[in-house]
Amino acid sequence: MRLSQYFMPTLKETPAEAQVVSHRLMLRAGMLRQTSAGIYAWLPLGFRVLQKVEQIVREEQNRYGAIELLMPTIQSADLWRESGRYDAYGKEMLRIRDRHEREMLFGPTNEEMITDIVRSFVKSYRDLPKMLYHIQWKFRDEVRPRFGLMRGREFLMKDTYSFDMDYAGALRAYNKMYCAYLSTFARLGLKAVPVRAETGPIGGNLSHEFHILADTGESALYVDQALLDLDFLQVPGPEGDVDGFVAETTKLYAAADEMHDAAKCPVPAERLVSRRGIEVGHIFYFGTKYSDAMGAKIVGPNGESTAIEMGSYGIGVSRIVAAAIEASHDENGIVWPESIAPFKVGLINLKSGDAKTDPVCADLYAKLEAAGVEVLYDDRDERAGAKFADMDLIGVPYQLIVGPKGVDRGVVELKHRKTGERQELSLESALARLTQG
Ligand code: 5CA
Repeated sequence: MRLSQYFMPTLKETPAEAQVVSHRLMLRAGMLRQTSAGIYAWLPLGFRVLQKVEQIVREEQNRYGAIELLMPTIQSADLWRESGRYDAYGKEMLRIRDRHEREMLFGPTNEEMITDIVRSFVKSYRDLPKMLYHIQWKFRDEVRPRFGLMRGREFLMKDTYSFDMDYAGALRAYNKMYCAYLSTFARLGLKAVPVRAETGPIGGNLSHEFHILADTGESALYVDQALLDLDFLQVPGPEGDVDGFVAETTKLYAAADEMHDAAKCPVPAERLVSRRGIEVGHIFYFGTKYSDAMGAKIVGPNGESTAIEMGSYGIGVSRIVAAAIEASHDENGIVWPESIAPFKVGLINLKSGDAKTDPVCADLYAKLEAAGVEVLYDDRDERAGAKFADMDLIGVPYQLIVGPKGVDRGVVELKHRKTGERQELSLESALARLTQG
């Protein structure tokens, strides 16, 4: 992408309304635009990151056996009356009437709808197990939408629902999603901690939240240091010892504020660390809560009719974009993990319009693009300082800097955004470095 032709309205000033660093940096980097309280338009740069996060989440769901579908954002109130949640959900639910005065709502989650779909088609235990998910916008009319994407009113969620004939099956599904989540966050370049949680309005009796550690997190966590020391790149795959892994890691103490009782905490004080976390995922086992209420039954192996065992599993896809920034930034801007960076390389022409730098940049740009590397080429007629500042701000992992003096000597500079390390390289070795792996 040539920056002169792109749409990336960066801001020099720090927007006054933004209280947390991720919100400030996303506004300044031209990723986001607030359109109403807690509702945002994703500008092109932000949308690229959102799509990358979404794709990694999708790939890991698929790998662990969940099947993607897409349910609508608008739901019928009648469905929610069946589960009893239409009244229980309260003011967070955005209620709508259509032209025929039918009561509708903008979905805050989809347990009822997916239960309705499954009960219509699944009649026998032979049709199970199934895990179904979608990635869809949700609306929750939060009293105080704040911190940008962290607590928005409209937000993108990945929600999976599992259907099993018995408790053992449901637990296996839960454990698979637990592993899928840790694997997802590791691929996103984020360190996430699983924490025993309350189930709240979703219901049920087994639940974990997944938190990214950041000082600005809304939740206070109490965690055994041994859990933080684990390397979640070693999570078992769908065919691995998922149950054993969950049993081992959940032995290590980790609790959010509301679940923590200092008097009963089994971890010795010197190993108990208190950190703040951003909740980016939440999984629930709730058994037959919805299938009982909504009559989602199957015929079992002995001909008996039983309610389907269920769980639900959410990831805050849009919240992750903000959480990644909270966890990784410096005084100059965002420092993206490579897997979700909007571009891999920022190509900076220090003297756009120059007879020496223009052709070298055009050549590097063409070669990188041809090799499938995502490049943002700053070909604007701007001061070098402004180009450096913008590239640092948007947090692209590698900056490839081309100036007239370097071109005379046949070299360019490669800067690593995260470490600040700079290297002079020949054009060939710079290209080789950026196109490998
Ligand atoms: N039905 C269940 C799981 S599918 C559910 O809705 N769980 S949840 O309420 O915990 O939401 C799942 C995830 O969505 C949360 O972990 C969080 O990361 C994200 N989320 C929830 N509310 C918001 C919000 N207001 N803004 C941004 N993300 C949110």
